[in-house]
Amino acid sequence: MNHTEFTARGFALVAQVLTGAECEAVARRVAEVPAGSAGTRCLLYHAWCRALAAKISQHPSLSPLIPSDFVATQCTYFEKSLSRNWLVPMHQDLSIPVAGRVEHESLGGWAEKEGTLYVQPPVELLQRLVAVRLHIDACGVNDGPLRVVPGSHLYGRLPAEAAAAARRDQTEFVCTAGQGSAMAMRPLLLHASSKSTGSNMRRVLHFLYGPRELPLGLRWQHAVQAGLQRTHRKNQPDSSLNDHRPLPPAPSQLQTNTNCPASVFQVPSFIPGADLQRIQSINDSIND
Ligand SMILES: O=C(O)CCC(=O)C(=O)O
Repeated sequence: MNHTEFTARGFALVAQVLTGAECEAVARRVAEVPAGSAGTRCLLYHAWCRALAAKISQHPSLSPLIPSDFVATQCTYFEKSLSRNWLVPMHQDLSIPVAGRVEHESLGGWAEKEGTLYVQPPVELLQRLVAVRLHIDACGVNDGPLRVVPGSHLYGRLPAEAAAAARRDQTEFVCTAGQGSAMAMRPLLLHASSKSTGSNMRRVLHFLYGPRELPLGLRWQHAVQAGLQRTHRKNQPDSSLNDHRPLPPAPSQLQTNTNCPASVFQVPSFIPGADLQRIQSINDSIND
C-alpha cells in the first residue's frame, strides 16, 4: 500500500517488518518486563524498545508515512489470548500524553492517569499522528484482530451519531496480520477489536509517532528521538534485539511504582492516545 492509499484509507499493512527470529527476540525482551510493573507501561524506557521504534521508522515501507522529524512518544504492549481476553469498542484515539497543563480553549478532555497527564489536542494535530502496530505473533480472524472503518479518519473527531453512520456506510476491514508485520494507522481511524476465540497469543507493540514540536505551548511528556538514530544504515541488524543479557536494573522507582518515571529516559506512559475510560478494561487485563 502506498502513501496515497494510506492517506485515503487511514491505514496500511506492511508485511515482514521483522523476521521471525527478531519477533522471538522481541517476545523475549517483552517477557523480561515484569507484568503489571512500570516496565509494562513504559516500554520505551528500555533501550531495545527505543531501538525498535527507530528501526520501524526507518523501514522502507513505513518511513514514507512517518516524517523524519517525528519522535516516538509511546509504546504500549497489548497481549490478548483466551486466558487474557478483552475487547475494545469502536473508538478513535483522541488523547495524547503531555508534560503539563496549558489553559487554552482548543484543549479539552484533560485527564490524569497514573501520574501522566492527557489532553485532547486540536484535531489538526491528531490528523498528523501515526501509530504503528507491530505484530509479534500472527493474528488471524479468531485472534481478536483490530477492525477498522476505512476512511473514517478523514472526518476528524466524530460524534457518536457520525461514527455510527460511518460504520453503517462503510464495511469494516479486519486487520489480520502475519508475524512480524506492521499496521500503520491514523489514530483518528475508527477501530475496535473483539475477544479472541482462537488458541493463539496476540501480542502487539503499539507505537505512537508525532511531531517533535507541539502546538499551543504543549510538550510531550516524553519523547524518544527516533529520528536521531536514522543515521544508522538502513537494514542494519539490530544488535539490541539479539542482546540476551538481562535488562539493566531499573531505577528503584520503577520496581514499586506503576507510574512511568518522568525524567529518567524520557519514556511515554502506558495508555496510547485513546479514550482512557473505554480501554480501562485493557489496563486491568494487562495488569492482572
Ligand atoms: O489492540 C487492540 O485490540 C486495541 C487497541 C486500541 O484500541 C487502541 O490502541 O486504541
